[in-house]
Amino acid sequence: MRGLVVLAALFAAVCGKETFEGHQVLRITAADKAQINLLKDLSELEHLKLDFWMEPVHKSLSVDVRVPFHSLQIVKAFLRYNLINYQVMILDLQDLLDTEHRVMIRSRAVQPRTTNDYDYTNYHTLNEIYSFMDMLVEENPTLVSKIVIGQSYEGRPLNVLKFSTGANHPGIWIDTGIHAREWITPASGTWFAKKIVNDYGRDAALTAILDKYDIFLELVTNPDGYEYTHTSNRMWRKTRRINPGSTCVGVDPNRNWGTGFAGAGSSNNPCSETYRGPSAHSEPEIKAIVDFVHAHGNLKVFLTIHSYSQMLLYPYGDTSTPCKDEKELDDLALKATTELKKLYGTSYTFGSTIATIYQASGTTTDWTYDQGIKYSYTFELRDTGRYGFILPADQILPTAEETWLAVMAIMEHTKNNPY
Ligand code: 0X9
Ligand code: ZN
Repeated sequence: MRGLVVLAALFAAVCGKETFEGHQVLRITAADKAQINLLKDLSELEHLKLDFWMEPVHKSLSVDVRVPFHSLQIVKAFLRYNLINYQVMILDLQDLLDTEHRVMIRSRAVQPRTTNDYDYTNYHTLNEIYSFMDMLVEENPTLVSKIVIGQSYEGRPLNVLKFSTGANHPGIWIDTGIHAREWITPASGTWFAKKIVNDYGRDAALTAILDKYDIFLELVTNPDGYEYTHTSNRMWRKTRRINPGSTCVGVDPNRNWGTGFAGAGSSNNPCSETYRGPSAHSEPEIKAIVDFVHAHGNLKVFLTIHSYSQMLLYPYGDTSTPCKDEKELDDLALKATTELKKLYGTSYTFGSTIATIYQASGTTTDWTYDQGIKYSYTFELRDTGRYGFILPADQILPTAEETWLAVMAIMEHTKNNPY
């Protein structure tokens, strides 16, 4: 095995793509606070190169961790020694990635000429998604336009689709793909875009919404990171900013926002997956949205879509003081997740971020809510950890369809309760 791993690493170095042979994802279940603290200590041992897929403070006391092959023995020994329970969720990550890649390549043989030919049941590269946007605009010039709200750190356009039927409408914002490896989110967002175009003028509920509101959809909110997950490292999460004085790259775009910036639940270490960056809104990808929100001035809904763990979260993430609309946001979260469940039985939990998932400061929705956008929610899409970030492509369609029901519920509630 060791020989194979070394060979794989060599091969990867030549091709420039990181591989994950022998990496396992362990679900570690801490029994108490003391065990959580042991996991925190473990997460700080940088040489182990552990990738915590959630923070070791999770409410359910269980965390999923990607463990590289070279650290497996020591980590398992540590867990056993401390009587901490774990189970293997993914036996060999590279096997899953190979399957994912094979399925993707198969689809790419056919280049779509229209958005009807686009393969919504598969994952796509950045270029493919950007071409999709252009096709959708070209096919529906009176309903859809593309606006460029800025440039990423590496100079890529930050494209937003605007669905609009008239001037001066209040706005609804939806972003996907802010964390690079959460591929199910831009895949779902792409399906949403086509769904909006199909339903306008046909579905009464969506038509009524679009007659009053503009919908803004940023499909790939972190394009540098997304591209990097395709070319170099499928497990990349952050942006691709170079951090002066560090060999570690990237900022967590969901810790870079101005509300509660630098609070607990974010890191000042550039090597951390939750590195907050040098200052609030330091990241061009975030600053572009901040400027857009200010310039627009009349957004009523802000949905930021992540994966995974099947949760619908409202503010706050950085404090346990309830936000002033907690009751309404909680009722609406119940309604939205009930609708979502009707389609395929998928169960969501919901609540404030801090009470439901973990303390996180400088996150998107804490900031948007404090800007006066009452209906600010974070989605965490499928699944609950069987595949985690590597959700098989055959789950894209059902995930998009069920999520759309929740999005519709939130938009309808907004339309019926104008503020
Ligand atoms: O840690 C995060 O940024 C989110 N989880 S993820 O696995 N997708 O990275 C959850 C943060 C909660 N989000 C907000 N309150 N915005
Ligand atoms: Zn995320």
